[in-house]
Amino acid sequence: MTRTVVGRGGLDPEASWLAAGLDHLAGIVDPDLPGWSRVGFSEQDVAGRAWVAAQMREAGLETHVDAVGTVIGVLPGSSPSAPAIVVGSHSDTVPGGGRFDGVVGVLGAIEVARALRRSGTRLTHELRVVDFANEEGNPQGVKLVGSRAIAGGLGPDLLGATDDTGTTLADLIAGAGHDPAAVASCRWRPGEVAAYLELHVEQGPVLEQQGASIGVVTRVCGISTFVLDVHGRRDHAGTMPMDRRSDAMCCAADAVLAVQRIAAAGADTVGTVGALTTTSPLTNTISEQARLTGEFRSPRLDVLRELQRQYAEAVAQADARHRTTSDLTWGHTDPPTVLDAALSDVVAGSAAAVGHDAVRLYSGATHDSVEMARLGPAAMVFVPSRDGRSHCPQEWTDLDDVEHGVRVLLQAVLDVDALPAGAGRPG
Ligand code: HGY
Ligand code: MN
Ligand code: MN
Repeated sequence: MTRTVVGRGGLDPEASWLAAGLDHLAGIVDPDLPGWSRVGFSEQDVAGRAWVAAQMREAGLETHVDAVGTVIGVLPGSSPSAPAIVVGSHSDTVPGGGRFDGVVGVLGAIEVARALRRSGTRLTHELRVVDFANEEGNPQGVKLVGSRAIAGGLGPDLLGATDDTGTTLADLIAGAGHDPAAVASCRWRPGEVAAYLELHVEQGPVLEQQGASIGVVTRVCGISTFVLDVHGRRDHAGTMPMDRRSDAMCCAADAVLAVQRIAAAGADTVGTVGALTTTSPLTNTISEQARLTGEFRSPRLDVLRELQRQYAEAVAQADARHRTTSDLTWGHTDPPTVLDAALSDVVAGSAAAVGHDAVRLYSGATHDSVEMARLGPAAMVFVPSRDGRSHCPQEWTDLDDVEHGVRVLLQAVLDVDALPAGAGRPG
């Protein structure tokens, strides 16, 4: 059987449609936030997904929205019994985010379906095109909401997670018009997925530094989140001598810098503090209470565990220094995910077939591929991010690079579809 190669016989991604889609979604954002914000379950997110669903239907996909808001379009294959090839990403953003994170993968997945239909190419496998709900997370601290639901991991503990106002994640999902009580209906069965392929902007500097246009991801980092509550003693700021204070804010400040110190000491480790808040923001009263939220990331689980151990030790030392007491609460740890090596080799071959030498690299950002890898072999294609920047208004990827990524994604779908059953077929 001769290999179908993108670029021949009218099988080409339509860069103009990709450009128009990027522009259209860039117009569905929260005007009160900087950058391009379509925060999960906000009215902008709901509007953006409605537009995505309309594009999927216009591309001829049988499209539905699942109980937590994930948009799923299906292009039936010639073999009804064959498992699905799944392509997708997410269209929600962080507050103050950019125009490309997630969006490139959603538009690229739709364009794969459009190109197949335009050229009259029928796959053996069903093609499933997905815009996962709320990949970026929420004030309740839960990331990858839609893909976690599909993989069966969005349980009552996560749906019951609350933000500072006591609003649960289930409330947030229901507030966007979805039905979190029916989360079990979102679950896909193992065996349903032949392969999961995600196109995404790198969000880091590696491809640009190496002058590469395509990356194939080896693994996705693990993440441990935490909340630190520091308890001090309220006293008069003018009369209490410095060596007798229990100043929660000073202990928290040490705890913030300990995240940076511990993470910076490791290889491929990062750590970040999100919020630092106190209940007494007065300068004439010593802080009795401070709270900080943060996270550590590493591509290795043993290293992540060591970062947690070191941090607990640093907090205890800060407490001794400041005569405070602290409660360090670790959130869920998403372990590092090694992506499927056989499928990644197929994807690297697909990239070569359309003229790109793929660079192998790990992802410091997490992705829906982490959850989809629980259902079958998963692989990711990266395209360069200018200056390695993301999660900011300056996030940028050239349209040519987007088009190269979609070309590789399309070729990878064709190549996976053509794999003989059993012959090293991923999954
Ligand atoms: O947190 C992340 O890495 C992703 O952008 N949600
Ligand atoms: Mn993303
Ligand atoms: Mn992101």
